[in-house]
Amino acid sequence: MLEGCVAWPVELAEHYREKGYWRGIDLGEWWRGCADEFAVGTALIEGSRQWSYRELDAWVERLEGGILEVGLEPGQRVLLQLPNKAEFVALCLAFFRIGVIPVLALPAHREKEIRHLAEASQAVAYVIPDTHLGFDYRPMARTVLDNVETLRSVFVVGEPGSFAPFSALEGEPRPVPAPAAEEVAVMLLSGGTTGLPKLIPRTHNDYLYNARTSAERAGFTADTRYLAVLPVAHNFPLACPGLLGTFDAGGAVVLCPDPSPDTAFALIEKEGITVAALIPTLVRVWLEFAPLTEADLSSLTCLQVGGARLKVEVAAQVGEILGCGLQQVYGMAEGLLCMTAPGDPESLVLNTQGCPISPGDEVRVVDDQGRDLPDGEIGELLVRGPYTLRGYYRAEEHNRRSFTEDGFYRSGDRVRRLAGGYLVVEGRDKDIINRGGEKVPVEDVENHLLSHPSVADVVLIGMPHNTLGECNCACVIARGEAPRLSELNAHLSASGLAAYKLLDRLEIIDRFPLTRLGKVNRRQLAEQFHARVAL
Ligand code: J2J
Repeated sequence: MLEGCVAWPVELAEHYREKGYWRGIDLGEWWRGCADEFAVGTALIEGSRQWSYRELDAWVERLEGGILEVGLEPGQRVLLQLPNKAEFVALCLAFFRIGVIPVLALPAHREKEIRHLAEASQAVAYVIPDTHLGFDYRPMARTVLDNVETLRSVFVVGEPGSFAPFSALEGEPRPVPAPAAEEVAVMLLSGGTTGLPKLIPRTHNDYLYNARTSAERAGFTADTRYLAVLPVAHNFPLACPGLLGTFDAGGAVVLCPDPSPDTAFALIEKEGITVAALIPTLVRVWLEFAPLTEADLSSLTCLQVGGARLKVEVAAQVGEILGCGLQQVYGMAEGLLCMTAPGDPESLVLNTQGCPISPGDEVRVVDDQGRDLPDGEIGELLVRGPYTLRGYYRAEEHNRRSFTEDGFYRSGDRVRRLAGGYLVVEGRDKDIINRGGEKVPVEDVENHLLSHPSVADVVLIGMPHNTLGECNCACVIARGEAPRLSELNAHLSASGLAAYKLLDRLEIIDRFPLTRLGKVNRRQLAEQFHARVAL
């Protein structure tokens, strides 16, 4: 396995192969199999562009040739920051086949995050759109290129400016040696418990198993028409079951350029969408607009919802208002994926986040001392299994804290397990704010706020919010005159932080409550302010 990654122990790997979880084929070979099997079936639709499996495969082959021509090599990392465009899909498949490793940045990431990701992954190339949602990625790419030593080139989908156009990545198809199935196929980003996101290496073996098994749980078939609403660089729409799961079943993927109900509802009608995946914040927006739309949504049979806790009242409205089934999905880019199944009793579908998709998933719920708790009690979820990482990329010290000695990943999620293995997510221990599904690393934002001259000290807390679930609230001890919210947000933007990390609220206070050990008592501080919320 790539240096800097932690492989599964030999015996466990053998067990996963014996059980048939790992099939020993790489994602490139798998895709070729899909292309052969589903040949003339529709694979991908983006706007007015459309590809059959065979046509998409031909594009992938041209990309393989071009990628090798520009000198990219197996094992090298390429930072990929594209919105829901067909180029993202074709390029990922081509990278999988060669063994070049895409590092999947989100379109919302800005200079700070991108520089960190490029440095941490030692990326040699960076792929961007020209502009997206009013943001021009090219000046940012210039700064990143000038500052990150390993980066050699930037490729642009759209107007390239001073960089290479995307077409430079297309060339003559040529034979490509396949990567090993045990190798890293893709790097995903962690929500980030400390500071900036960590890189999650996912192997061909494990990611294919993840996509296939979740597609089975969701009942995907060749008739599935999947609407990719969330940014496809995210694990959920990419492989849970998402794009890869749809391809595995021979269905069609429709890329939604933005998640607004206007755009999505029109596509549901036009393309006869059967499944879409959303975060709870978007579910609320869809539910609000569905009664007002003229679009025919009757093709939709299932709405998958995950990323943050879905309130039971909202869950109940999905069937009533959208007239489709609900599937709760509790997942993490690190691996473990839990889902309810289409035939599950309503009480489980409405009230739980499903059960693990694989019999190979070993889930433990433990107390503060690491002792296993009986079903029904709330504790931290630890997990080990055939598609859950064993270590972040080049993060030895962090790995010592994030994993038990016997390789269980400490999720930081507080869960309750019901008899039968279904899980209810009750909260979390880790220092992140789940802002409508986007994970905000508290420490990262605090550090940037501390560099503002009017901030003497700061604690960022998650405040309950009607539509987002939680939002960002900075509790600031001022130095001199108290800073204003707009001023702090301008400061964060100028530091190059993604917009979802900006503040929704500001509270100026005199001092923080402390724990008995003299540390800031974040929980007490949060409780103090939750009482006042009226957002
Ligand atoms: C409560 N909290 C949830 C849920 C994730 C599918 C769906 C989501 C993600 C994802 C994903 C939750 N209820 N249903 O990768 O494949 C919180 C937990 C978890 C963290 C992971 C997928 N679903 N969460 O959100 O890596 O706290 O993945 O540990 O971005 O989101 O975040 P992320």
